[in-house]
Amino acid sequence: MTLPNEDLLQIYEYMLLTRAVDDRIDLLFKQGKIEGVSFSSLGHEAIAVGAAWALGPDDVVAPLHRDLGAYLVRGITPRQVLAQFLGRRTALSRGRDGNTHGMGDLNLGILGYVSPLPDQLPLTLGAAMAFWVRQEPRVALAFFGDGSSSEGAAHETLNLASVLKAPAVFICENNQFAYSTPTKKQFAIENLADRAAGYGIPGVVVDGNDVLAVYDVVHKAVERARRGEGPTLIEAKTMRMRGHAAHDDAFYVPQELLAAWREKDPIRRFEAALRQQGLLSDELAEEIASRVAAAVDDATTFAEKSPFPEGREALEGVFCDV
Ligand SMILES: Cc1ncc(C[n+]2csc(CCOP(=O)(O)OP(=O)(O)O)c2C)c(N)n1
Ligand SMILES: [Mg+2]
Repeated sequence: MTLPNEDLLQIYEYMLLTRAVDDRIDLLFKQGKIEGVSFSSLGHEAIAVGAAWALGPDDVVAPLHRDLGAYLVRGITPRQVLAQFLGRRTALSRGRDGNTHGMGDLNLGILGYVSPLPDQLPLTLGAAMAFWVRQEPRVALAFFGDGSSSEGAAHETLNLASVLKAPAVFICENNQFAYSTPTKKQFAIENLADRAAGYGIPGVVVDGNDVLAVYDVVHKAVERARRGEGPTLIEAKTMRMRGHAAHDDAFYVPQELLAAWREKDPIRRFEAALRQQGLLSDELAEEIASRVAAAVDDATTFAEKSPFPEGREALEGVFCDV
């Protein structure tokens, strides 16, 4: 599937924006301005942006903690993201959380991420089956990690989705680690996608650092789901390029492994391809980079100037009032 040049440049800009917002989050954490934990999506830009690009406007997505790119592609603004991480009232969770938990917006087709992993998988299956019941040609896509793949809910959801021929796509982001646990201590198979055979659905392995390859396999899986042919399990292989969260220096990750993956950086690779095709000149690269930098600066100012919620607001919008 060939994308128009305009799309390629927009994908590039979203990947850069994802990284710039992510770097700013890391900086704000180190400045002591972010409470609790902050997860980084460094290295996951191709998966999140490429997959989100393959969705139609009425489809829904359930991103996880490393899928900042998917939130941005679907229309969440850098202002909303930084307000969220700084716990401000202008954020989507109205200051109730300091990271991507609760950063959903159903108007944009984004299911908010729930903390127990991988419970967004059954929720995504629920959304897909709602589309099926209403005979709407819509698809639900969920992300989950290699660690999350070991939980019972992942297996149960994939099996049930297969039996129901749900209009759903499941992307497992195999980034080699679940916190400090390397994949070889989690499972004894080479490819998590091979598990698809046990559910009776297609399983596809994709290079998670190649944005167009990700787009391509997700696009095919989305269209298959939309035709009523059922779900696909995609395993996108990548590397978590920072610690589990900003407080974790990942001393347990071998430096050579990180260095090898740094060579496969998804943004640098895509940029090189765009330059080779003559789509990206130095001037255009500069223009895009300054637009991205301005958006992140503007978002930081907006978030830092936004008020914190009042204590009593913690009681609003919950199931039980006191
Ligand atoms: C059921 C459950 N156990 C533990 C956690 C805490 N936790 C949050 S992220 C994470 C690591 C998950 O690893 P993986 O699924 O591979 O995703 P990654 O962080 O590598 O992207 C853990 C243990 C949780 N959120 N839910
Ligand atoms: Mg992982």
